Amino acid sequence: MMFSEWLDSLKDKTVAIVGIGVSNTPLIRLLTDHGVSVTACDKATRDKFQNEPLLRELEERGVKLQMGEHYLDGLDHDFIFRSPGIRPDIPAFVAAKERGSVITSEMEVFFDVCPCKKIAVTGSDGKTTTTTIIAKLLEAEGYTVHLGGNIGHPLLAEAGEMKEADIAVLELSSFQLMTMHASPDIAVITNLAPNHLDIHNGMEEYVAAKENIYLWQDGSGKVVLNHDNDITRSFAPKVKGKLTWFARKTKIDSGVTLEGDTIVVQGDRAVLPVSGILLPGVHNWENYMAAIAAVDGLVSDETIRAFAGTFGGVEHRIELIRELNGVKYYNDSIASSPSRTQAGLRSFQQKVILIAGGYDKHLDYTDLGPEIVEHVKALVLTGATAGKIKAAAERAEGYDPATLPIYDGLDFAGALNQAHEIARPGDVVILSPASASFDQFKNFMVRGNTFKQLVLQLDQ
Ligand code: UMA
Repeated sequence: MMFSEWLDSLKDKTVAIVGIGVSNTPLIRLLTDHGVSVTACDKATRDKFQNEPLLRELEERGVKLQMGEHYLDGLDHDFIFRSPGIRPDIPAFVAAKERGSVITSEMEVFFDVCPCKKIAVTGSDGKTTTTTIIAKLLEAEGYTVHLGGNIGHPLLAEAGEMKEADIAVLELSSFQLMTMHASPDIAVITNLAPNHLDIHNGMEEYVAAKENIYLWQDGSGKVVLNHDNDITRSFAPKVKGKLTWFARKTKIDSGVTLEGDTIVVQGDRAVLPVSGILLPGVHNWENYMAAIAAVDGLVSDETIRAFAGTFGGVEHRIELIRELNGVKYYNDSIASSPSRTQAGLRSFQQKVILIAGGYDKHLDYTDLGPEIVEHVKALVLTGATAGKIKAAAERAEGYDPATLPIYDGLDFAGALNQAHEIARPGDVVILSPASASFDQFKNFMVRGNTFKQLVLQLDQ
């Protein structure tokens, strides 16, 4: 369907938008600009919402606001747009569907109306960096690229300006993928490990959601999968289109592999020496391998080499904030799961002072313990998961309180002050929480920005 046809089809329809957040706000503006009748619902009360100017703007646009405890009451609209963080099977949606409403989402409609090629990336770790690398490589090659999705930029409201020759590059979360009935032209899964088990019913549901990124492809699609990861490797028999592997550890004959210190395509095309990658850590080699597999045939090897040598990374992902008295402070606030913190810790050649802890998503911290013992010289803990992380470190083989002091019971600022106090010239201090942020912050970006401000305020 064309974008304009979709908008026209809503003219006489009623629409409810559930969740007034990053994903849905541009959609509300788009629909009201086109005279569609919109009810916007949010569980936050007006006081708690913390963006009164936006609410006033929406009211001026004629939007009916339904907020607070009863925000889901009376949903019987023709179309109901679900925000990604809300489960699609909550009773209010199930009942509305039975009454004839169509439950959809910003991303589902974007897939229906986007006029150009779509490349989408999902996975447990590395999504945003891989998505960003793909988008920037394509831009460097001269394509007009639209970068969006879970990365923080919804694209539906912009689909009207997209041209057929453009490329949309999307990061997709399991929450977005859960209800998708379409797949992109090129699908990339970086890796899969337990995550978001507070929202998903279990690992099975989480994996099934992720698989929607390729299951709806036909023979013309392309899928990039990680051969080193047991879960993604098991998807191979279900792929209908062209499968391209990437593998840093396992040996395979085709796809994108690591031969010695060089990333190689199809066994013999040396594309990128890892020494030419500015980003630290072997996980970033993997991100490049996935991106190279995705853009193979679209971007030249020269462009890839030139880009990799200059790209310094994405905000909140092992982002260097400052060096003070010979101590480097890094913000890795994106690390909201243990596997992500493990990858962060492995990026450094030396032992680091780790600040961790946050909201409890019911993840298992056992595997993080040995990594902490191996890579951390002092552990500073804050937030609800502090006790679990401490227990995992203390249970790990080789744990010695004399070489790994643990500080806990601290608030967020107190944790940084503690790290600052014990750091000596040459040390690395990194916030890599292994936990979500929701106990203290709206999201990982607010947490990372707060950390950066605190670090910039440190004096000597
Ligand atoms: N809300 C309800 N009922 C609920 C839950 C939320 O009414 O049950 C309301 C909230 O009060 C809020 C609004 O919904 O006002 C939207 O909140 P939100 O933060 O859940 O969603 P958005 O602001 O629209 O942001 C979403 C993604 N958030 C989630 O999936 C939780 C953003 O990913 C994404 O960048 C954005 O859409 C654009 O697509 C964030 C994220 O943490 C960064 N993603 C997870 C991750 O990457 O691990 C999946």
